[in-house]
Amino acid sequence: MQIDIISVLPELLHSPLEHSIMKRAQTKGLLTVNLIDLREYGLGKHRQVDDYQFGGGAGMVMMVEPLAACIDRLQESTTYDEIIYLTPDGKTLNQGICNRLSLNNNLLLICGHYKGIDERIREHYVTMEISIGDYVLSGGELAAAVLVDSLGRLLPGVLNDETSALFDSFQDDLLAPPVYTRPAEFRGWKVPDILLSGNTPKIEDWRNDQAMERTRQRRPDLLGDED
Ligand code: 6GU
Repeated sequence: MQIDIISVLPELLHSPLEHSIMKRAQTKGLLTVNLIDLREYGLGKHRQVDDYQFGGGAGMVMMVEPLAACIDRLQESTTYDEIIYLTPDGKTLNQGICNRLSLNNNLLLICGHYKGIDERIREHYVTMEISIGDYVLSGGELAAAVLVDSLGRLLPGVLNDETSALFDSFQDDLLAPPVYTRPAEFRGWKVPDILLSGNTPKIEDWRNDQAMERTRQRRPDLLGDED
């Protein structure tokens, strides 16, 4: 999968992409992330990328020309499956969207700043708008990092234990069961006997029960109940 990301602050994306699973995905050649600095398409000698909004009001808006020039250039060499604008008024990201998006070959992400991007880019280029939750970030970069991470770990071959993504919280609209590791007892706090029993089918039943109970208590909305 190739993910291209347009940003005015591409440095913000360096660190999250350089570690652990994201690093492995890229080293293995399963994920390629290209950071594009929108400033390179800015207007004039100051490489301007934002301007005051028509109609008045506080806050700058990212201009249509630099974004259009940047996207046009990228589309000369890449056909995108989706052009995604990260914005708090987009559709809230969930595991189902991540699963579907992870099947694509080429994605273009646009990170907004200030008051957002000129609406004409959304009308004429953007095919999908995603938010990562009901709160406001100062820019789309951290949201883009969240999206890249959530997709990268789903690509076949990225995780060590191929089955482990199958048991994530949300993968069946259930939260994950509790997990334990050594020691079996710490300060008198014991690991549930069942997990030490070696009885694999019973352990599987216990985990399913725990996942269900945890979901009922913490996220009944996932079960389609009201509370
Ligand atoms: Cl995608 N962008 C910004 N700026 N804030 C957000 C968001 C995105 N998702 C939640 N809050």
